[in-house]
Amino acid sequence: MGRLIVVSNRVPLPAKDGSPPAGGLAVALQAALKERGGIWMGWSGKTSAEAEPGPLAIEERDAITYALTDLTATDVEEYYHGFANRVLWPLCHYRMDLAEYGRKEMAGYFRVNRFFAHRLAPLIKPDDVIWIHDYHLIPLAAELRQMGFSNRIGFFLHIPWPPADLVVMMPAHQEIVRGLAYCDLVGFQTDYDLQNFAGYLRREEIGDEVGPGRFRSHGRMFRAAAYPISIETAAFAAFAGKAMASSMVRKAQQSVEGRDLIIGVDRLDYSKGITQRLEAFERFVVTNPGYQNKVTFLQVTPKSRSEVPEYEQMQKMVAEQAGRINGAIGTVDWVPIRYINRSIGRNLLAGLYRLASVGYVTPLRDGMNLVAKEYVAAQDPEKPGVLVLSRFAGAARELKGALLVNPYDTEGTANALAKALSMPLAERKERWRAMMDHLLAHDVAAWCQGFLDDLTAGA
Ligand code: GDG
Repeated sequence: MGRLIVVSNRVPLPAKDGSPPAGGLAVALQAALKERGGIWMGWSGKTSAEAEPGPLAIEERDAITYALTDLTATDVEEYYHGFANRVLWPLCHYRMDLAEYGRKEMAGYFRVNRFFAHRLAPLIKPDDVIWIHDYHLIPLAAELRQMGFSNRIGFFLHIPWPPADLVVMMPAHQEIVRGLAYCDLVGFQTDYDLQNFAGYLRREEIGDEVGPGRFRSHGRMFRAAAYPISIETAAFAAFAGKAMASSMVRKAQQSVEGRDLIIGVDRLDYSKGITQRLEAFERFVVTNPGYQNKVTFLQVTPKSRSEVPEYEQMQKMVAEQAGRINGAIGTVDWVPIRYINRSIGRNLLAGLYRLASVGYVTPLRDGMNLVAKEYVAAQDPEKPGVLVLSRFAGAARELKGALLVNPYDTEGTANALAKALSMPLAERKERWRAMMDHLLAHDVAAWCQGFLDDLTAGA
């Protein structure tokens, strides 16, 4: 295989200690690229006043060459905040009510994808393999083809692909889907997403499945399949074991004073179901008074996309809700919910997962959800905790040892918390072992290898 060029909207440089920032794509791709090396191209996160920016900023870290471009403020507004995060993100998370479609934003989205293609072009050598990531860059492959590049091009969607009924509500859906047909391989998180995609092509009569995983659309043949993304399972397990010795983790352990810890970790996002989760926790305590003063629910929620109004509102709403519940059910010596609204270090995070009796992961819709997988990997094999997982997370297709819940069902979720906290050790071990074995066999390296093998097969 030639060199690997990964392209994603943001290119997060690792922190000084090598740890990636909060966000699933960054965590997974850094793990995948550091193994094999390659180029990672994308937006620096900075805005520039120049419409014609200078050369790409190049940074070499370990085996990865980061190639960064700035964007103008208008580009960021229209392409990133506008179309990507206010049309595609809500739509793909089944929240058409939050989608704000505008022609200007859509034009900006296609314009910035063309700009990415022009910025990337000078880096591309004939046998390079190009791997494009996520919903920001769906039209990029078509732009590259238009410029004459015939390299293998793969695309991976990190978020869900919704059913046809939802996709067609987006005015530009045909132009968007056209972009995917210019790839050699399109990867989705789960078989459901793949089925939805195939169903959309059939329903709109713009393509069909000509053989298993082989599609024809817009006069092109391409493949599509499910590649559930994962984590560095063995390394994360070892990391979590060591984290227990850290003073921060010890302090956290002392501060829960022998209570059972329930942990939730999510970027602040409406797709993560944080308000429903808090409500179900309250219901659990109210309907199971024996657990009063016996549990602590820690919700870690780094801010994200604060420039988008829905996110800003949510930040206030969640903080108020946590305060209200603590006021209603807390006592002088017990704060039931601890809410941290910023990112914590990866070491502390791993230790907290291991300390927690319950991993409480209840998104309303999620492409995969790496937190669920990290929670499982971090457990002590001798006394593992229980994963309470939304059936609407992609991870629910794999983690069958979890207690699956419908996050819209407050009562059901509250009952699952009670069941998790009272589960006998033998059952906890059995459930955990099955999930851990699966994650050891299906880690992020296997995900990456599986996708790239398929992309380069027959090249
Ligand atoms: C998208 C899709 C898909 C979170 N808080 C902190 C922190 N994190 C880390 C977690 C985890 C990552 O961020 C979050 O990943 P998720 O997968 O849970 O969610 P998204 O960010 O929405 O990711 C998702 C993913 O892409 C990959 O394809 O699974 O469905 O939405 O790794 O640990 N890390 C640190 N401090 C925090 O406070 N250090």
